[in-house]
Amino acid sequence: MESSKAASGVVVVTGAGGEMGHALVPWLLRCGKRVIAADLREPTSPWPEGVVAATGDVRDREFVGSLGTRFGEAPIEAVYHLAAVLSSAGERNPELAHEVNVMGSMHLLALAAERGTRERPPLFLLPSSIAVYGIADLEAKRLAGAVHEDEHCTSRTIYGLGKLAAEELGRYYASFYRQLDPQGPRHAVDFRSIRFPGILSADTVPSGGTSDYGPEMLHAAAKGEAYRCFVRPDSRIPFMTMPDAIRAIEGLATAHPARLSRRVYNVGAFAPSAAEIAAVVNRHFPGAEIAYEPHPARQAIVDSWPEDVVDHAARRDWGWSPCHDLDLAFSEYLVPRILARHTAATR
Ligand code: AKB
Repeated sequence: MESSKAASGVVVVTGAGGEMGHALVPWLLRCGKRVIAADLREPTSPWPEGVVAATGDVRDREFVGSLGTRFGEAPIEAVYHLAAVLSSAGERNPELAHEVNVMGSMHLLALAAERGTRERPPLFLLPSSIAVYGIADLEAKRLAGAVHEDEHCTSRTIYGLGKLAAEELGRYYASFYRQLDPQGPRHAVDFRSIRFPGILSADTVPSGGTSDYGPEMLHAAAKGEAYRCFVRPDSRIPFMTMPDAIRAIEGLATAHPARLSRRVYNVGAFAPSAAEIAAVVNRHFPGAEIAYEPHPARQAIVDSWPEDVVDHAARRDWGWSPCHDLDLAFSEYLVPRILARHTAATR
């Protein structure tokens, strides 16, 4: 994305009130964009100048349609569709998950198609997930090792299925939208997606995910609380830090289209077992109390997710390279930042 202040494109961010949204919006402003920050909840503090807040539900087609006019007739240049119901929350209410994750995505794609320009289709960036993968059993998971984007796309969660559906809808809007029109299909959006692993943030503890045992373990130890981990110690899936996740979004969003060989990319960083996360937590917070009480259904979901991902395409096409491995994640980012916050709070 060019950083000229003269550029005045309108960018829609859904789920803007979350941590990813709070990191992306300032970057978009620095790039000279005008931002519509949409979220289900009212903003907890005012957004800076250049941002218009919109409170509403992505399931509501009228609300999504209204986002297009918040800056008058200006066309939409990009949509960052971050709003989602995560995997464990989705299993508790599959219909809601489908409406938010699939119908919500469809509403945003339709908005981008209607409010973009034909000459320069809007960028549509969808964070997807390793939840799209569904490996049959532990032996198959061990044999599969790191998975490629086109393998094992047989999710057992409504969240993973919804992300797969949204990826496919993106591909449709990018290549075949209105294909029966006399002038042929419209390339209505420039659709790009990243399949994220579990994310570790120093600032927030996620809720509703199934990779949440990683961040929960860390934040419980930092608060001096005992933690009962809901998966076995040998459970292994990929993780990355929040700053790396933001870097991935910025990297794919700004990549030249000619360099992209696919629409959907894996991104990897490190792939620890729950016991390996616990060991690093213990090193930084000696005496952390971590016990294991696997929850059978959540364990089965984690067992169906791959041990790691192959991210060669992201590295080759748009230079993906994470800054944090497991040790650096803790020593350079998570622990210093958590301790700084703790010190500020007790001052
Ligand atoms: C979840 O656990 O649902 C998410 C994800 C892996 O996409 N964190």
